[in-house]
Amino acid sequence: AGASSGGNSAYPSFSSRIAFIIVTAGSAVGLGNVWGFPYVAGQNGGGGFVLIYLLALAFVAAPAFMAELMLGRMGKASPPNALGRLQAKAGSRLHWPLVGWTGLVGTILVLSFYAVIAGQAMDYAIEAAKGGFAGWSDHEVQALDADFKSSMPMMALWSAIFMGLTALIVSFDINTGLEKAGKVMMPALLMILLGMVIYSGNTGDFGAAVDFLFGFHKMDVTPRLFLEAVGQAFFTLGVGVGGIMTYGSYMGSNVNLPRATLWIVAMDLFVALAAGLAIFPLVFSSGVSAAAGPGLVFLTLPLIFADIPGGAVVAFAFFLLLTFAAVTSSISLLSPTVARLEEAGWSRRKGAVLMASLAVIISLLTAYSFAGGKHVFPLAALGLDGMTFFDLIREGVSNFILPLSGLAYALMVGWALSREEVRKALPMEDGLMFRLWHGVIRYVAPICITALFIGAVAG
Ligand code: VAL
Repeated sequence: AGASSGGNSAYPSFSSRIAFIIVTAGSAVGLGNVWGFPYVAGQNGGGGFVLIYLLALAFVAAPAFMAELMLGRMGKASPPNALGRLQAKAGSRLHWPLVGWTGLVGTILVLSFYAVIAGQAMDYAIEAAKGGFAGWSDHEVQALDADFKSSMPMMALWSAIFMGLTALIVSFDINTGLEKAGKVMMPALLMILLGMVIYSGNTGDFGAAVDFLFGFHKMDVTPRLFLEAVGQAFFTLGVGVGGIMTYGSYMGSNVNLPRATLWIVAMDLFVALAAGLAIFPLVFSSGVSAAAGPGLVFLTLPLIFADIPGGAVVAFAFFLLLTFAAVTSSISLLSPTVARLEEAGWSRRKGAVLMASLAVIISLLTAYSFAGGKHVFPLAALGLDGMTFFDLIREGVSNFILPLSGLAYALMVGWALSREEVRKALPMEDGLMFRLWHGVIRYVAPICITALFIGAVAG
């Protein structure tokens, strides 16, 4: 199915331009937007962080996203093999597939905490279906979050259910599984989120939220703040682990790649800002701290549902859709390893089950972290004893693996492949827009990422 739009008729491809955009936007829009952006912005003091995040999105992560899509469409294989082909094409002696393999490791690490957070969303959907949240106080909401996070078996169970669902969708061929899932789930999510912004803005302290997110405050601008902002920009687009490269490989040659990039980045940004504007008015009108951390979305949004008539129904719809948003992303994270195993002769089903199981096993580390496991011997030995496994995995992937892969993509596309080759692969006219993007990929992105790492090491 859909083979007509691809150059290579044996290789699968999404059935239309719009299908490609929806599925790939589904990959970008995920927990990173609704769960991640508000809590990371909250922990980093708001305004200044958001500004750096926007700049990082525009000048580093989005151009790298476009590069990753392009590498996928040019390489038409799983990330290690696509990059291997392109290495040969560029006549480079560096080992490009290594970047692909690092990404594959990254996908499983991301899934390992993704599954636990998505599991909490599913647990809350059930709570809502049982009529929960109506008339709840701040304390009851906090207790529910604490209960979930204190039970390792519960987190492990949900993580297994979530990964099972992900594996199921990935087992189907891409037009049945990935495509159908995205087309149904994405539009519904956008609608309900918008409704929540309106509600939260009317009942909570909207002015304080806008001021927090977009106003100027005195704050410490540390290398760590930059690292977090850039990391969040990469994470929210999902650049750097090969999920986008794999989807790029399924992108027909009839899709306008730069325009698709703009649409996807715009949708992604819209959802993150909407989530922020739904959550922060409640932060400032309730007792929840903006710096509450990974629990922020679970501590604030139930307060909306506590008050409104029919709150349980809306709560159910919201947490269900948050689960959907997570699924449309997790399938993009499971796809690259499954594609690689397919190339090795495995069936999609077997590959999906194996990699999903691996993610579930590693997710126990995040469950352990949430349940209060802090002083872990191996971390203490590395001098990282303030960090939990969850912190280490999340920050290691977002703040190191993703930007490093982004740097690699920028060097491949900006320097190793010829300018003409790249221009024709997009394809773009040799005009201002192409020159701008090529300049950013060649100079701005590599310099920013290198400076970031130097700053992080020196600071
Ligand atoms: N981009 C997604 C997110 O923001 C995933 C794939 C990391 O949640």
